[in-house]
Amino acid sequence: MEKIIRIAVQKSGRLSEDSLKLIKECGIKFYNGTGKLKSTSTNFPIEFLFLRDDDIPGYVADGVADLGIVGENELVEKDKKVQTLKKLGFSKCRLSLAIPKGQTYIGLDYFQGKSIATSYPKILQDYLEQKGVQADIHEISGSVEIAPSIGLAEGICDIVSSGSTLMMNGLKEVEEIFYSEAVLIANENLEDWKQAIVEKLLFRINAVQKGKSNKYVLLNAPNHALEKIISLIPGMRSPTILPLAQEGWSSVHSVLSEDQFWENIEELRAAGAEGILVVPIEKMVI
Ligand code: PRT
Ligand code: ZN
Repeated sequence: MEKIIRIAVQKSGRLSEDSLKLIKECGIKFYNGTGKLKSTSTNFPIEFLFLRDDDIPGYVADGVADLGIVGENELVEKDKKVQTLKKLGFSKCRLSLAIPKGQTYIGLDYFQGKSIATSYPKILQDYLEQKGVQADIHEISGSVEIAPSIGLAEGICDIVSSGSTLMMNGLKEVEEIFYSEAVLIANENLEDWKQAIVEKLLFRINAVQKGKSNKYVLLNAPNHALEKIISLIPGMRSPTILPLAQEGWSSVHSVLSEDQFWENIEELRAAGAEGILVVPIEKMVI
């Protein structure tokens, strides 16, 4: 049998698009027709299982899939034994407590003895226990935000991103209890040959992520300012310096993090840099 690993990704939902985009950016090709539940890459030893996100931690823990991409909220809630290999930086959100807008919030004691509706009973229970609050948790699987208005619960604990769903339902966010983003998870007992393929995939993911957080910078500078400019944009090893056709000027090429660029831009200009171009990097291997 051909040696391939399996990765579970969300079939359709908030994680799907970015999960597949990351895989494509890693140069991994596959066919993803609508309604397909399985697909095999044509140029990397990996097979995809398209599943509901709720099922992903369990499939990975059981070894049905070797890898999975899932939100940390779902991972912690399901409490399955898997290893987290990498935070992926997308599908960021928080799990928050919210109450009807008109209520006065006095701090966590507000929830003492009250009922809270949520799809995340474990995360909520752990949080309340840690804070010494006794509340009555109502587990529901969806439309949590309408629970207070229909008299099912006095507060809710749900995922918040922009906050507009809470607002539309006459609720206000009062505590942020958990922060989440998409993560790459793996089965805890991968055989060596599987581990080797996972390492290859991680190498590619790292190159893509590094590329995203760094920029390629090109600028022109008078030669007398080069020393100062090089100190501001040191680059990976050192910047590339090329002479311009105009006597006394050079073109400087370097790689730096976007934050670093914004911090140094004024100093670069003050030192005499001009014609500054900032170009995205697709992949970066260092
Ligand atoms: O069908 P399946 O079970 O696979 O998907 P699902 O419906 O359970 O999950 P899905 O696709 O909605 O979300 C998948 C994951 O995306 C979640 O587990 C989170 O890790 C992450 N994520 C990021 C979000 C949000 N942002 C988000 N805004 N998950 C849900 N929401 C919902 C939230 O439940 C609420 O209804 O969006 C609403 C709040 O958004 P705002 O912007 O109005 O605050
Ligand atoms: Zn789900």
